[in-house]
Parts: sequence; structure tokens; C-alpha cells
Amino acid sequence: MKLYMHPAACSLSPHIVCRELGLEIELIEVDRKTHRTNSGDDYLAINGNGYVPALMLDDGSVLTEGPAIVQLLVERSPEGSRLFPKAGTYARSQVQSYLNFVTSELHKPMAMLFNSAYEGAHAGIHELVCKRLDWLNSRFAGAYLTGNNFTIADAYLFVCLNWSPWIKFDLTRWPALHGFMARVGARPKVREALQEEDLEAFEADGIFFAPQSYIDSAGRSGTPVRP
Ligand SMILES: N[C@@H](CCC(=O)N[C@@H](CS)C(=O)NCC(=O)O)C(=O)O
Repeated sequence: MKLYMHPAACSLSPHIVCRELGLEIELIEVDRKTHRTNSGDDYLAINGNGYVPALMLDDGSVLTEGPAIVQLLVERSPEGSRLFPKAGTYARSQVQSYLNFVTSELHKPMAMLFNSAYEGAHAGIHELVCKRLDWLNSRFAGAYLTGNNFTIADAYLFVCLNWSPWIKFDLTRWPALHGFMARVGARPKVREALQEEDLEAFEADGIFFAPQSYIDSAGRSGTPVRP
């Protein structure tokens, strides 16, 4: 299988899921501006929307949209139920509920905060995301979103919260989320994925990860530029 990705982007979520499940995956980096892969192929022919992630299966079929991709990945692994409870259970619906929450209430508005086209709306979007983080922080009763088992929704949440320093969210305001980042970032398979994407920890608490070139360009204690 091939995973089309940008380092530190939302494609890191399916990458982490593959590592956690021991699934073989080939990472194909896509240039954000030219939409060319690192081997020169036209990514728009793979995903007409131009964004990552896209998963190409061994038979050539392509699946887009991160939440759908991670659900397919667990179906491909005999160990999948470790990260995504069995069909028909409330526990599974709860994970799906969080996947939807992360994609619509966090990922999209957070992505808009990176985009200067929405600059006039940034203050309002920032406030809205703060409200969602307040709610999320209040929900944590265990180590992860749904308790003490790491799931595909946790991988996705980790990736979105990892953007916090770039878009001016100080996660120390949400202690449960701050603790969550430290916990997920310490998982051996998550560390492998971070290393594979050449992402390094930065700032004193070391719980956020970015490409080394970006950390250097911002200075180790400054706010890094967009990954
Ligand atoms: N709805 C898509 C959104 C994916 C998305 O926003 N990808 C970003 C990276 S996090 C991207 O590739 N942006 C570059 C672009 O839109 O050209 C999903 O959930 O998979």
C-alpha cells in the first residue's frame, strides 16, 4: 500500500495507524505547491482535490479522506480491533463519533487558521476551537479519548493538536490535552512514525514535532513556521 503524505500533515494519522498495526506502507511525499509526488507523478490524477492523505491499495484502487482511510487500515490488520472496537458495539460508535468531531470541529477550522485567505475570520475561528478544546478537555477520564485504549481517533487528535504552536494555541490551558500529547508522543510506534517523517521535538516541553528545517528557521524557542 502507498500513503500520499506531507510531513506533519493530517496524513501522519494513517501513518501512525499503520505503524501501530505493523502494516507495511510506502510513504509518497507530495509537493504542496506543484501537486507532484517525489517521483514526479501528478498527484491530482490520484486525488483531484489535491490534498493528502490518499491511500493506494496494492490493486491500484485509491481511498481518500483520513477518517475513512484509518477505518480501512484496521480492517486490513488481524490486530485491527486493538485500535478500533468491533462492529456493532457502542465502543466502536464512540470512536467514530470522535473521528467525526476531530475532522469537522478541529481539523477543518484549525486548517483555516493556517490560511491567510480567512484572516478576517481568524479571531472568531480561534475562539470557536478554544470552546471545542474546553469541551474535549472536560471529557477526558482516562489516558485516551475513550478510556485507556489508544484508538484511531487518538492518532488523529494527536496530529491536529500537534499544530497548536503554529496557530497560537497554548495547550497548557487544557491540562488533559497537554498530558495526552505527551502520552501519545511517547508511544514507540508513534515515535517511529515521527522519525520516518523526519519530525523533531521542539520547545522546552518537547511534545510538539516539526521538520528540523522549520525548527531551525524559527529558532529553537520561537514559533516555527508552517510545516
Ligand atoms: N477532508 C480531508 C482534508 C485533508 C486535508 O485538509 N489535507 C491537508 C493537510 S492536513 C492538505 O493536504 N492541504 C493541502 C491542500 O489542500 O492542497 C481529509 O480529512 O482527509
